[in-house]
Amino acid sequence: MARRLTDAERANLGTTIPGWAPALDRDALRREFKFADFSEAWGFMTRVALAAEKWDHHPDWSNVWNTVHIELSTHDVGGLSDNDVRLAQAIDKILG
Ligand code: H2B
Repeated sequence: MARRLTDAERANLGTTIPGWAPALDRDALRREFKFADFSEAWGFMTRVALAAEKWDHHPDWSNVWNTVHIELSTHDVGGLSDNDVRLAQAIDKILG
């Protein structure tokens, strides 16, 4: 079961996952990714989807050609959890 992030964990997010920023309108983390073209973007999404399925934790995302917007939040707890941090770290690793 997902565990909501503590205040201390939230304060550390800038260090743990520096590329991610708080969403403006809800308790979520957001990041935008730009690729050379649609093929690169879709390849990235495929790899993220496999990680998401493995951990049963899924991104809220959209794609416009070479751009992927991702928001991470845990629906089961109504906000940020340890699962979001783990998925963000996995996504950063996929990027290389
Ligand atoms: N993804 C996200 N982002 N949040 C969840 O709470 C969540 C999920 N829950 N993927 C999972 C699926 C849950 O609904 C299933 C039944 O395990």
